[in-house]
Amino acid sequence: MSKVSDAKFFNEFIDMVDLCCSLGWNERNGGNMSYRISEEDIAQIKDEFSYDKDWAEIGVTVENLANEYFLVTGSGKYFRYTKADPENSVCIALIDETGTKYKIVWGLVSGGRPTSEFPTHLLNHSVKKDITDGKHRLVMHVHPVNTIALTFVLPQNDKDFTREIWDMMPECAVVFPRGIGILPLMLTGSIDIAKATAEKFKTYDVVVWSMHGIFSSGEDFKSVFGIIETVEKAAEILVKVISMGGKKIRPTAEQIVEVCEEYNLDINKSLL
Ligand code: 2HA
Ligand code: ZN
Repeated sequence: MSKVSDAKFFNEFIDMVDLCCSLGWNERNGGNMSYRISEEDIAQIKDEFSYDKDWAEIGVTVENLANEYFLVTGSGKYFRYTKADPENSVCIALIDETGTKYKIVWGLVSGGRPTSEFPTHLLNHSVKKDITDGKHRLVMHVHPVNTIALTFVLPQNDKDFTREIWDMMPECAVVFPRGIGILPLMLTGSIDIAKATAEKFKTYDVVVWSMHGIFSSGEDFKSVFGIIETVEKAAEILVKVISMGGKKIRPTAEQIVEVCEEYNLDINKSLL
């Protein structure tokens, strides 16, 4: 048995929240993060859990997440203060056996509830758990400046948006060969945005919410962070290119495919 605060996944989660904040991706209470905890980790820490709290409705049904535990940031909590006060900033929530309710079993000691985007996080975990045979465990939502800025000027479709980003560095297609999904501005925390994002997650590991931010999923902290920082760096290059008058040259589709073939990656050719 060990304490929640000593668990490796917990410390990686808190450090990631802190890093995202220091990069300017999570102003005030902007952004949120959730991690599906493994059975082995739960076995180590569950002596600290309390099951006294009431069940609450999730708002969506996630049958394949029944009885799973999630570490998740709290609604209205600031990323900036999470590392200093994790027990008041994040919680561990258990999903009930029907996949329709959750219960806080650890954390948010002064009250509160999981992020307003919890339905979106859970629906996306549900999709990715199925597709990746349980490999994906982390879902992260951030508000990076350059990516958001581009959503005001780039075409609002997956193909054009992805290609504009892929064009910026050969690494982009290698890091997210399935591409990027883009959604229009939708009501934050709504069931509609949860469903629309989950639909995109059937194809993509990264979805851009127009005029809002990025949602991404992956196996662990470094892979999700790696995708988001690559999208945001490419976005920063593109903002500079547009500011200098726009592209004069661009890679060909063949050049983008060639890099992926070099690394045996299954690039989404429908976006080229
Ligand atoms: O305030 O980022 O999308 C948290 C959010 C909502
Ligand atoms: Zn947001």
